[in-house]
Amino acid sequence: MDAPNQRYVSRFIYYAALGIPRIDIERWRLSIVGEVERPLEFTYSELISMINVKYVRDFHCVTGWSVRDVEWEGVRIRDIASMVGVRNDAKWVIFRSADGYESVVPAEDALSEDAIVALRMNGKPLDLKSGYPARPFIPHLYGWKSAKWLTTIEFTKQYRDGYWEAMGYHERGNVHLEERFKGMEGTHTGKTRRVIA
Ligand SMILES: Nc1nc2c(c(=O)[nH]1)N[C@H]1C(S)=C(S)[C@@H](COP(=O)(O)O)O[C@H]1N2
Ligand SMILES: [Mo]
Repeated sequence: MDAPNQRYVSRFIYYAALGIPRIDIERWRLSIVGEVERPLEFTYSELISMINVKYVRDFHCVTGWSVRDVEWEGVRIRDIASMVGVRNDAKWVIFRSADGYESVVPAEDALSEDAIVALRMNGKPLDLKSGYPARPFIPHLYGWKSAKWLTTIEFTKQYRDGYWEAMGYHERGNVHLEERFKGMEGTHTGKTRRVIA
């Protein structure tokens, strides 16, 4: 199913709002913190050995471009969550990156079947401009939630804005409901409507 009001383009348009960080893969870790019983850190090779998902899904940027049929490989966030023992009161997940970028998603979306820490794209490790070594990917959410150069996954009780959310972008960002901006609730009409309080 095509996403509403998106235009398919042939390749990714690369964004790095805070610049492309330097990554020393020997020192890089993915840390899982917050409302968890056992905070854990993973090395790159540990994560590579944990890859348990490979699928083809489209990618959608909220500015209106989409890329069809991208092959993704990664580790289900759900499986990482069960290793650390996420507490029931964790309602939000904050993704933080080496460049200082952050995004926020509801825990429910981060723990959904297709939500992964992506490590490989189209048969190769992510390249640096695509977020090497890791980025979360949740196919039904807009691309800004996919924080490139991911270093930390934080489970929290309390919502807090990430980089784009602070500028008015939506708390969840569901592509099919066209949740582009805060207060814009999915209407399924094809024309989204900003709800005025
Ligand atoms: N660290 C970081 N992650 C980021 C961004 C960014 O600027 N910095 N841009 C986001 C946005 S808005 C989109 S659409 C996708 C774009 O992914 P790409 O650069 O691989 O095309 O990355 C997301 N993740
Ligand atoms: Mo985007």
